[in-house]
Amino acid sequence: MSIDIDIAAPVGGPALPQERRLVTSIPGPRSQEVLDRKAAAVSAGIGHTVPVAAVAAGGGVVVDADGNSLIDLGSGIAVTTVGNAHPAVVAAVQEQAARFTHTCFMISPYEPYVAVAEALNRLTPGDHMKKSALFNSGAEAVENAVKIARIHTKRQAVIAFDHAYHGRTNLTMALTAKAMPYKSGFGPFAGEVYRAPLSYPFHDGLNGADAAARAISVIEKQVGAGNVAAVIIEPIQGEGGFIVPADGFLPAIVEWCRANGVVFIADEVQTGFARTGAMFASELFGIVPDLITTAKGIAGGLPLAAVTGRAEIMDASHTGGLGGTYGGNPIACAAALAAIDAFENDGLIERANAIGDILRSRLEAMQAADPRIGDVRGRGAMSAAEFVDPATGEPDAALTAAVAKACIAEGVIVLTCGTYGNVIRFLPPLSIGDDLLNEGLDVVAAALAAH
Ligand code: PLZ
Repeated sequence: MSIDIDIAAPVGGPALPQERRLVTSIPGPRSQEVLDRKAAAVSAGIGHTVPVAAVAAGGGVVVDADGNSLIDLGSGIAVTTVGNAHPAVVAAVQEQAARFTHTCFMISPYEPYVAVAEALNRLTPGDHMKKSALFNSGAEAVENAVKIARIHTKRQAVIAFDHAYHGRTNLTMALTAKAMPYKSGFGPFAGEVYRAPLSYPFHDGLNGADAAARAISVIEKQVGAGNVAAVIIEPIQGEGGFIVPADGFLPAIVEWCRANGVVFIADEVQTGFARTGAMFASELFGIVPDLITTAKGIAGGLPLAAVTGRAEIMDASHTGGLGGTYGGNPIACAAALAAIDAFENDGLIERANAIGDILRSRLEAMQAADPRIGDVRGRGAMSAAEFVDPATGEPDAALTAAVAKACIAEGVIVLTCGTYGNVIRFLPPLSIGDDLLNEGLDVVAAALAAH
C-alpha cells in the first residue's frame, strides 16, 4: 500500500521554488490519508504538530503530499540548520552509502568518524587538548556526558536546572524539568539528579550574579559540593522557553564548578552549530565548558551526536566503557563533514546573525503594538516571543497555541515551547531567504492580530 506522489517538485534542496503556496486546506487529502494511516499504525504516544505529510524540503520551505509549500521556521527542531537536503550533504551521503554503510566503529574504525572528532575538538570553545565520542541522539550524548563526568570525578550527583530539557531516555527524563508531556507516568527516574533554580530574567528579575548565588546556595545546602560530579545546563534553554540567562550567570556557575572539582557540561544539542550566531552559544557568554554535548544541526538531518571535552576527562573511562552499535555511523559522519564544511566556509554564522536581526526587529515591532507579547528574546536564528495576559502577567498558553495553529493553517511552520507552553520559537534554516522569512513573520503578525 503506497500513495503515488505526483507533485511538481518532488526533489528537495535549495532548487525547490522558494514560495509559500497553498493549493488545498491544511491538511489536504493526500496528507490526510497518511495521517489516517499514522493514527492506525503508529503509537499514540508519538504526536505531531504540523498536520502534513512531507515529501520534499529545502531552502526555506517544506512541500507536502498535496503540493502545498510551507515556509519553514522550525528546521525540524533546529536540525536542518544548513538547509534541508543541502546538496553537499546529499552528495556526501550518497557517496558514503555506496562505499559502506556500517562496520561498527568499535569493530573496525573508519576515517570519517575520526575526522568528525577532530573537527569537533577544533571547533568547540577552548584551546585545551580535547577528545570526542560519537553517538546517535542528543539524549544519548547527554547520558554519556554524565557517565564520563561520574567516572572522572568518582562522584555521583548531577545538577540540572529549572525548565531544563535534556531528552526522553530514563536518565535524561530525570534531568528534564517538565512533567507533561515528558515525564508523567514514566517513572521511576534515575537517582542522584538534583534541580537548581535558573536565571530567567523576565520572570525572576535577578541579575546574573544573584541568580548564580541562589543556585549555588541550593546546590551546596541540598547536595554538597563534594558529592557533585557534574552541572549540566543549556546555555540558552530550548524546549524550556528559549530562556537566555542574565549576564554573568553562566560564568559564575562555571567558576564554582572549577573551584569545586565539578565537571561543567554545556548541553548545546539545540544551540550548537551557528544557530545562535556563534558556532556554539557558550562563546556568547564567554564560557569554556569542560564537556559539550552536540547533535541536531551537526549532520544536516542525519542522526549523529557527540560529547566533546577536556582530553583527561574524556579519557577517564576504561576502554570499552563507552560506545554503541551505531554511534558515529559512517553515513552520518560523512553528512556531518559536509555540514561542518558549510558552517565554516559558507558564511552561516553571519547568516544566523542577519536572520537574528530580522527576527528581533520584527518581533519587537509586534511587541510594541501588542502588550500580550511580554518578552522577546534569543540570539541569532534562535529567537522567541513569550505570550502573557497583559493584566496579570500570567502565561497565555491558549493564545500561543491558537496563533501557532493559525500560522500552520496559513502555510507557515512555527513551533511552540516553554514550561508554560506560552512561547513561540523561531528556528529557521539558515538557507531561508529574507523575503520568505519576512513573509512568514507577516503571517505570524496577522495571526496574532486576528486572535
Ligand atoms: N538536549 C538541549 O533540545 C532535543 C526534543 C523534541 P534528542 N530537543 C527536541 C522532543 O519533543 O522530543 C534535545 C535538546 C537538548 C537534548 C535533547 C535531546 O535530543 O536527539 O531528541 O535525543
